[in-house]
Amino acid sequence: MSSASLEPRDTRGRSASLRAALVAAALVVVVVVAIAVAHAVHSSPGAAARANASPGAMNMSTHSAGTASPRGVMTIHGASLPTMQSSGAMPAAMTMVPLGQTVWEGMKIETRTSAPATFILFNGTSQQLVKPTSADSFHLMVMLSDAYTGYAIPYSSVWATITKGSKLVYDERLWPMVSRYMGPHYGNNVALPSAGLYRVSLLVSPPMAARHLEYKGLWLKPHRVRFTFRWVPKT
Ligand SMILES: [Cu+2]
Repeated sequence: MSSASLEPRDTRGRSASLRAALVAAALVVVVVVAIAVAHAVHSSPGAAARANASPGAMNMSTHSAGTASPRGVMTIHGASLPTMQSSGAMPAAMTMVPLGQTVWEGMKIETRTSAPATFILFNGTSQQLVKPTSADSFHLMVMLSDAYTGYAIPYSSVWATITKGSKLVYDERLWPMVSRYMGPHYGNNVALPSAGLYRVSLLVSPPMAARHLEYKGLWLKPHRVRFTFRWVPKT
């Protein structure tokens, strides 16, 4: 009797400790899985791009200043271009107007516009303040980044040529620029003579930098990108 009464108790005891062990094991598994998932999310391809989408990051989403026609031609409205933030205040969410984007061997090439910007040229010795003139239409920015991780790709150079019909309206090497709010980019203020349809041709040079092996064999020759956009000046 005592053994009969002991045995179930013993079994209960064993099953209780077995349950406790299973619960502990399950907890360990849950924790390990949670860590693995967190790690996977953190190191997933889009993570860097998502991390860049902080409140201060400029979004590519459609802005009222820019609208795409069914054929994909962006219309840039000068009256509603966003002004580049330049103060040291907390960066505010700001939407740059996209002009066009493409991918070249895994390098994302994005072209955006803002209101004409004030910036400083630095040649290693002296600084020169560049203020927009009344003729300037917008600040043209070209961002180069890894299409997979979102990391900016520096040490390239971008030459921009803008034409209206057969008329050449801009033909210059863009300045390599740094901005807290836009990150590294190539840019300049651009003056367009009138409303209408424009063609922009960008010549993106291979990044002149040592490359880690994941970039082996990429971007070895200059690459030309063409976009068409419609410009609607302020009035
Ligand atoms: Cu700029």
